[in-house]
Amino acid sequence: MWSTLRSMMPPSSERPRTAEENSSTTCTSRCVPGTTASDCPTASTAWWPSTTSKSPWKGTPPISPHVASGRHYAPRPDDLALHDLRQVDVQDMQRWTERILEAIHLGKVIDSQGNNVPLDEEHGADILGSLIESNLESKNVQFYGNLHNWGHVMMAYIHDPDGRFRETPGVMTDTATSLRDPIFYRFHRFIDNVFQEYKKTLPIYSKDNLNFAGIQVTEIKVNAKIPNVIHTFFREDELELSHCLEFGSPGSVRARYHHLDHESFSYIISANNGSNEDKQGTVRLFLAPKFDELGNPIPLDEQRRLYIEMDKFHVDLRPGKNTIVRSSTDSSVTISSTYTFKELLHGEDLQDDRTEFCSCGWPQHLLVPKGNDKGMVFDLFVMISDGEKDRVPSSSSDKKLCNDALSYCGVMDEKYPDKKAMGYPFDRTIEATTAAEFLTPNMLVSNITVRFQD
Ligand SMILES: [Cu+2]
Repeated sequence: MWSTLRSMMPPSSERPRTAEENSSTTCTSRCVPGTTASDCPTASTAWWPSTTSKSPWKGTPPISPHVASGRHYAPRPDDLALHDLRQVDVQDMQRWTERILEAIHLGKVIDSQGNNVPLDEEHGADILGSLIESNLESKNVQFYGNLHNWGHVMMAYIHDPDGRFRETPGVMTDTATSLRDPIFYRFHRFIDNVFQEYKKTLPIYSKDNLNFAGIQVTEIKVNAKIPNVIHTFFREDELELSHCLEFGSPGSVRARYHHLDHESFSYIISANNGSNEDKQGTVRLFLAPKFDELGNPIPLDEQRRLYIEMDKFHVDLRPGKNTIVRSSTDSSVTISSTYTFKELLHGEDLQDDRTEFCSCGWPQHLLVPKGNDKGMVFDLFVMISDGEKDRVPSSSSDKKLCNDALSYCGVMDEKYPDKKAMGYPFDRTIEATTAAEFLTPNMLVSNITVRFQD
């Protein structure tokens, strides 16, 4: 998707056009140090300018040089609203959003030949993903447009929409930098809301969809210096710039910076296999704030949208008691290493099965949200689902998975290696109002604390 994004910019000079004001609200999660999901209100699917109410956006300061030009990424001044670009209007964005929402509510999209394609339970999310991303699989680019990528571009050029000043774009232009602009989280909440609109059309998960007969999770603990308390802190680090820039010299070039980090820890999960045979399970770990900013417990159906995935892995469960120990450094949502130009040039330590599908995921140091200095209480959720039912048959068995960042990357040219939807079991509406009502024996929730120490 990101190569598409890059190829769509920059717009050159053309007449200025009108823009409408934007009303918006906000973000979530692991995102920016200091931001927690509970800090953030929600944005609706009506996020594109649809009213005349003025709700100005806060801007961002300039940061680091833009890779393509060597000039600084442009800042985004306060109070700017979206304007039409040369190639796409704000109204196009509204129209595409309306068409996508209409397709969701009708349960079908119209392909480029005019045929109906149902948004069924198995393929609906993929079809919508292709429409919104507007990749090669999109059923109808002409009609449903290119919502996600143009959203990035429109925000990146909010300060010079018609290109008359030949300004460099803002950080929203680039995968490596978009997260530096708080508007990224508002925008992606909007995109997520569109998918949630689709998920609302699906039946809620029944107990049968959730349970793993015979398997009971009896305990989950976090093993850190203080049990069930994870400490976070800012750390001074050095970034090896030859990961992304070629300086033409053999030595390394480093930049010093601060980033959030956390002590390493492990999860200890106790599970009972009540059957008399070995079973394969998929362990799913999630984390969400327990209380809102006023200290009230967050209702489960709201909290489910704040759960972030911490890890996902397979286990073999022997009959009787099992103790599963998993290190935070093995997480499937983080990436452990990237290559420098030099390593790539000399093919050092490269394996044939390492592709771009091995290179997505959070940096390990951003696995844990910052929490706060008093100690922020989180719900740590664990589920062991039936590994047999989760397995997707591989068409070419010699293809290795990159466990490194499996949760996001998937496997190249293969089906996503987990039959369950991304975010399962929190991707669909939860009607249960209490954890006790929602949980099946193969799940458990436990309180942990994340304490930030400066
Ligand atoms: Cu995006």
